Amino acid sequence: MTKRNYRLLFLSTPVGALGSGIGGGVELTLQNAAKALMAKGHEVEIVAPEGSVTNVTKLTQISGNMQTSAQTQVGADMVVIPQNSVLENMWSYARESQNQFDLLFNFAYDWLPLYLTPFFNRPIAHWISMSSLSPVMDAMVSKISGICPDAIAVNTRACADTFSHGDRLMIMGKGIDVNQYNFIAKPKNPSLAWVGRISPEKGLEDAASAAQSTGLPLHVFGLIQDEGYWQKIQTSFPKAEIYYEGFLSTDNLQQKLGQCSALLMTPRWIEAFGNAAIEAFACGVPVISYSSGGLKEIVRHGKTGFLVKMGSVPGLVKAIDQLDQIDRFTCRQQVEAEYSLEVWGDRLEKWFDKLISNYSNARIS
Ligand code: HBI
Repeated sequence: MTKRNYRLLFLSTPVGALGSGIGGGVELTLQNAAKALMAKGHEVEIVAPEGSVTNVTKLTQISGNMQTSAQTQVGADMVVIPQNSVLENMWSYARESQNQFDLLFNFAYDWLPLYLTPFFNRPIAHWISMSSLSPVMDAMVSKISGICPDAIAVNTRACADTFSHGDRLMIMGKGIDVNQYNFIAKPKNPSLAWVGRISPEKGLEDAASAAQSTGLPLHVFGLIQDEGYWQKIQTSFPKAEIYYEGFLSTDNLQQKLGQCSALLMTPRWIEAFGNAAIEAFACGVPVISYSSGGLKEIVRHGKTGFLVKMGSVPGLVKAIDQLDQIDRFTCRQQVEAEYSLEVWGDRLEKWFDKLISNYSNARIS
């Protein structure tokens, strides 16, 4: 059957402009999904809040007030939506323009896009980029995964299992553009890296503590989302040699990350996936991570890094001492085999084929 090229509308996170770093990993996920599908001949338009930037494809910017971040709504049983909400305005644009597209792909971790799914006359695919955080979101994920089968995807089985009906969710993994990352066989000097939004749920203090214990410098990459938390870390670990590198572009991040001996991933929550892990592997950098969430499915203990008991800083220190056991090229090979854009693009395309054909069959019947 001749494969049709799809016209796809991607809707970004409403918590911040694309390129600001406020959206964390989902900004990279969205742009890599666009690259993966465009490489297969599909067309993508991205809708995102005003002030967004991307060099991947056509971008439509929408004004309005940013959405409250879901991390501040943990345990909530109601949804907070501001007046003149950018989320509302993005979905008004989606409703008005839906007939120009074959499928809409939502990257917001929000109640509204999920609820709107059955109201549209085009299939909507949802990328749920975090584990379950609130009953109100969990209930809507359950509801829509029941009404619209296969419409909702997560990165890993561990993330799916945090939702009440995790068995209904599609496990789609992740992909990065491996060509953007240079493999470094041997760094010039020993050092540690930490990548992520600097916010309490990410557990940066444990990486700082491990750096202080080992005397290795720690390079921190990511947006300082919680200034008070960042200051507290500096005062709590005065002997740790910490370098704040900022929220960098992929090219600048990979240049510095590749020179590190290991990436420490210290999530305090069920990490949905951890883009940084596969970015590190692509540079040849092993990952030392708490055995949490999606990272258990990505890090091969003793092969591409080490999995450490949740919250155990001594465990991190012990793993750092064993780093010479790891062959850095194995890390690169794992990404090329399992996390390339081609592999991920095939999986996304098959998912969309199914959603589009199910949708059109349902409409005819
Ligand atoms: N919160 N309400 C809301 N909506 C999002 O799309 C969202 C969020 N918090 C964090 C976030 N997205 C991203 O940083 C993660 O999905 C990676």
